[in-house]
Amino acid sequence: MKKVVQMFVAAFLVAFILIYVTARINSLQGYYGADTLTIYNWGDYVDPDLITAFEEESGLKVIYQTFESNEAMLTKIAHKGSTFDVVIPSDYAINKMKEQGLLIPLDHSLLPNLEHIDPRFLDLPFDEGNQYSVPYFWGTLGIIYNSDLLGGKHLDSWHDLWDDSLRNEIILVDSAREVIGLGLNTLGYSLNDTDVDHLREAQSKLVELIPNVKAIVGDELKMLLANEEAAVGLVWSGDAALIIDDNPKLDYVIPIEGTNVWFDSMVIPRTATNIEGAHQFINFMLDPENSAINTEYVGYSTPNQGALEFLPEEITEDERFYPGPEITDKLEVYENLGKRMFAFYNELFLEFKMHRK
Ligand code: N2P
Repeated sequence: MKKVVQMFVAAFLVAFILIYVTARINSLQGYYGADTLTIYNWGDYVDPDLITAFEEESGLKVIYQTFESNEAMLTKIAHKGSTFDVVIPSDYAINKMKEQGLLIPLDHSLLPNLEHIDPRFLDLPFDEGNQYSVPYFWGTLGIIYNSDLLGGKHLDSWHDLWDDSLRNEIILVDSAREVIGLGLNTLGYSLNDTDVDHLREAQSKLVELIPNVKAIVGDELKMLLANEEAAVGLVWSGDAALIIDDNPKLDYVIPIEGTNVWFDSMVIPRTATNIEGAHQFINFMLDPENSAINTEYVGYSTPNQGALEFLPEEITEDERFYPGPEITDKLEVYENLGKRMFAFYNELFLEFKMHRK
């Protein structure tokens, strides 16, 4: 009898192991196989219909995840377990990833649609020769405001944000480089400043802003401002364009002191498992018509020259969102300031957030 029980237990164990192993293999194939493509992008940063169209065209199944800041994205990518095939970081983050050996060089022969990108957005210092990255969207950081809620007042300077009349009216985007940059820019320092005293001074300046700060949030910032829950926001240009679309009472300005101009680009991480599919997706997004569809949906500015002709002039001729080189040349691109400064900016930002509590 004992033997029968033992045999039964053994058979049960073997069956269990077999079932477990098969399930594991299936799920791994589902996630990492040649028939899937995993994409890691900013929130609200693609037209979902384009993803469906790509799935139909390529026969690949897309697994899509989002992030809200370069810092959050970098932490995840540096973590060994991630296996994204395409990621869409900004300039300085791309430079950092490149430096850390986290990216693979792109095969330009698989990206014929690269020819549609305006040369103004190619070969930029963070990735010369576009060895590792190709442009997706670009824009600025600025102030969105609702003049009606401010008694007819117009804003055009970072200094305006400290005005007493803006008490509890400002929403800040939850991102270290942007918020510390606001402090630096207001004091007349570079957005790439690495002087510890200047950075501390910028933080103190930001602490003085706290009575005016209503919230520090990610993508819900758009809803709060469009619904007039606050009058002013520190926002990226494309988010401003979408908010204004929803509520034309708001306006967006590039502050007179200057600001950050950024370039988000598509890259393939070293841990990608579908490199061919990744190139296919990148080339699909570079197609002028697809790029135009995406631009209308997302609200950001396209670097795709070919896409411009598919877009209404009211979009492409709006200087708030398509400033010419005479303006952007005066703005600053974030540089990769190295590991120590990266950590210090994050720390100053966290400390600033703690001050609000
Ligand atoms: C999209 C955020 C855009 C990113 N929600 C700015 N680099």
